[in-house]
Amino acid sequence: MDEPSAWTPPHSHEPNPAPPSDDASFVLSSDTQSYRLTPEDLRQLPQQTIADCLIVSTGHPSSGPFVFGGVALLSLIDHYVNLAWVEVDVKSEDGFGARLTAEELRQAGDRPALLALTIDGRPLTRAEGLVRLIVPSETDDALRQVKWVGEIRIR
Ligand SMILES: Nc1nc2c(c(=O)[nH]1)N[C@H]1C(S)=C(S)[C@@H](COP(=O)(O)O)O[C@H]1N2
Ligand SMILES: [Mo]
Repeated sequence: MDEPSAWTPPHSHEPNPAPPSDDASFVLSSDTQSYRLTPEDLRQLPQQTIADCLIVSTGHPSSGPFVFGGVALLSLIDHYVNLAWVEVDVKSEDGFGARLTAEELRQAGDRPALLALTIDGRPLTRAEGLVRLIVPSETDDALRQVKWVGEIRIR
């Protein structure tokens, strides 16, 4: 057994390295609407790129800076959802997810939360997280950088 002094507490969440499935489609839903969308559907909407994005975490190395490209989460919601809403849960089938509020998305300015399709100008692979939520304002634990988005639930 290790000496107590050699024991380091584990990181609060060890990132999952493997996608939960090969299927990169996801469901966008509210109380009254439900759509299954694909990366191709996202490519039909206005694209945006955000430079200098870091995936920062404690307990394992940070990576980046990356240029992520894709659709602003708020643009997607504005395109499909026709009721008033206050928050959105973005979840992966591996049990990981993040909650964002309408207010914070509307106040994000030119570095909004993005549903990323590309990284450094090339398509994001499924293993890298396609479709991946990137929240540029989160820079200390990567807990909002949700890989393999499977569900976007408007509340
Ligand atoms: N779906 C999903 N997304 C996730 C995680 C995860 O386990 N599952 N881990 C998070 C954590 S804790 C980190 S540090 C980063 C790691 O991102 P990377 O695998 O691109 O380095 O992904 C975040 N997004
Ligand atoms: Mo992490």
